[in-house]
Amino acid sequence: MDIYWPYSSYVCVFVCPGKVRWQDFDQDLYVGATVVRPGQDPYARNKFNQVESDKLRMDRAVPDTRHDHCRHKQWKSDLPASSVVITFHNEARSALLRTVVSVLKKSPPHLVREIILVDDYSDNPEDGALLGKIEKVRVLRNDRREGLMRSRVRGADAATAPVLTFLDSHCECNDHWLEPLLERVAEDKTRVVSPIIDVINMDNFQYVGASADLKGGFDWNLVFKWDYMTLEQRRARQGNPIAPIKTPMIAGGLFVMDKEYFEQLGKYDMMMDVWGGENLEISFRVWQCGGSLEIIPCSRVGHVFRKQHPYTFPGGSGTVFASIQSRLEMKKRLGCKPFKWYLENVYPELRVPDHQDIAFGALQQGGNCLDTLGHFADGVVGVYECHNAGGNQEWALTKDKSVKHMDLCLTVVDRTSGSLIKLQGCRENDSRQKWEQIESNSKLRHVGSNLCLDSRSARMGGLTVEVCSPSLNQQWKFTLNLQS
Ligand SMILES: [Mn+2]
Repeated sequence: MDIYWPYSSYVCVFVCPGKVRWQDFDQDLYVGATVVRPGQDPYARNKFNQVESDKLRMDRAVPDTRHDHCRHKQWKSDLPASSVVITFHNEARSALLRTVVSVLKKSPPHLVREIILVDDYSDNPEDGALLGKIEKVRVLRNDRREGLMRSRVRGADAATAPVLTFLDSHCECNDHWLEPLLERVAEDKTRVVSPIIDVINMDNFQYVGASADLKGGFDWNLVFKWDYMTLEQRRARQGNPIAPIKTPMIAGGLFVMDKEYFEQLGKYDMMMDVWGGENLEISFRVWQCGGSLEIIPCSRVGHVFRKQHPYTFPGGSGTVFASIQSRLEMKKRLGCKPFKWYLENVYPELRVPDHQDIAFGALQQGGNCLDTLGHFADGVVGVYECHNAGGNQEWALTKDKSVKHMDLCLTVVDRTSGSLIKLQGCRENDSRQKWEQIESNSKLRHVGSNLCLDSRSARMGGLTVEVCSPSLNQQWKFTLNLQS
């Protein structure tokens, strides 16, 4: 079922017949119909605090989080217009409405041709349909659950503007968010750009902001993560802190792309279900097939970050795999470069597990990770809060049983319980450096002494080996285990 106004809003001089300005939309009536009743859990439906979200006005003020330099910049006015595509499934009405209103309020009107809401079969069709009364808003509803990728492609196919802007359904656009993005795409259609994504706190809905020296990356579980820029990159930016940031990966939900380029590059894989992985896939594809990805620091958009998915994966999250034959053929047709090229040229700082590795990544104990603490040869090791950014927390367990950080190995200098572990240069066949995983890969045992890696003295000197026991101080888990 499609519900949308048949004319492009472009042809209406003030507001199209049957439509209202966003200022005249009855927020209380719309949001009031789905409030959290007393005694109900405010997190139950959305996995964020809906009560706090519902309290806010649809056009609430948010802090201007941009760098000072952005405030004096003049943006071109003859930029191409954009269609904003927002897909949603059972989104909180207040959050969805705020997303729509912030787009209309914070963008120069001539740059937003339309907002296309794709309702991915939400329980209540009115969540979307009622918003179709607002100027420029068109609503498409799927008649079954299609997932993020097919919903986005449906929205993109319906778009009439030359540039596509994809947003999540729980965002708030900040001042002049759109112009810097459109400017980069207008200059070069093979650029895919995203804003700096500010945090909106999921408990109290405060608009918090974000660190400006991050870029997007991933780990070998193929999960997106934020990386700090390398020292070199940060140095290069000192003269121009608002220069675009080349990024190996986009976070997913929020980006701007030329519509023709989106089509030419194969949109999204229509066999991808529900959610997840699409941001990695489109990022690899853009880079490998001749385009580039950038974060544009003067563009800021707030997003509610959650810890859990609020919705279900029909058939289970383990079943979202399909044949990629047609995508491989497309890759050939477009003359895309191999993944190896991407790793070497776009993301050289990502350490690639090699065929010698049995386990790889951070070595985690609860929220803490094994850390070199910046020490080198003959230094001790400790634990530090996990930061998921590699560096001093990157370890590998190799087939020859060493636990390695670069060319330094965990070494048991003295084979008695309670002795400190040292970092030493890796040596082949040195029994003091041989370790194995035991008890379903939950512990690390030193082969020569049968003692286990232990953190009980981490704060008083460093990690030690101790008699193996069920203690939590001896539980260690690699991010990626290739040994099952
Ligand atoms: Mn989101």
